[in-house]
Amino acid sequence: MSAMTLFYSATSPFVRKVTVLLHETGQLADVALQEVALSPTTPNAEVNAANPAGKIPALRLADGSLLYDSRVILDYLDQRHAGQSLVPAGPQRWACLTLAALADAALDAAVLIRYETFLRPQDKRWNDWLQGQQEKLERAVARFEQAVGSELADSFDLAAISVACALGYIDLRQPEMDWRQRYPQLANWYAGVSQRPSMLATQPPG
Ligand code: 99T
Repeated sequence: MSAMTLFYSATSPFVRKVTVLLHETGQLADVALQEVALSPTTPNAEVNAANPAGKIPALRLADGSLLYDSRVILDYLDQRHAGQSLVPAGPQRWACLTLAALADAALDAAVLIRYETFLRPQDKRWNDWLQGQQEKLERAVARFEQAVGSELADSFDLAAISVACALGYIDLRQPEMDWRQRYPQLANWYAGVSQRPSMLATQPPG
């Protein structure tokens, strides 16, 4: 029996970061996935009980204690395996964590855009707000392009996992953004990391 349970959805990029890490660090068998469907307007009672913010991922440990959000869960799981940490030591640590934080911020903007366009009735949408979120997303992707060859190089570390999951979510929810044409180095980097078994196994449903 698995010692831990992850509240899970196949379309959540925040959850995907966790499942990619589980693949990369050989911990997949230690975590059972509990699939849930939720949104801010259709909350899930079990998730609310696990995480007062009502968001996934949340991870229940063997002793019943709960961890959230994705950054805390990733840190916990990264400290739990025997291999090399997914966050480099030394001065590179801060660059890695900062790029991972930007990928999370890009995802926050992308998920807010998704909720605003998918859940909110058309006549109640606020275009200036939507545009502001879209611009955050654009600036973040432009920064990812600059990171290719520096923060995004050979190692598939926490920053790389976070950026890859953010790009995967843009492809899922905003294919019209067509970022590959504008950011060719990033497109090339992403094409490479997308072939990793961890990324192939966690692809969101198309
Ligand atoms: O906001 C809600 O009520 C439900 N939303 C979520 O649980 C989303 C799922 S992505 N999760 C987060 O926003 C987690 C963010 C947190 N800071 C973390 O864990 O890092 C679902 C997107 C989709 O299916 O399109």
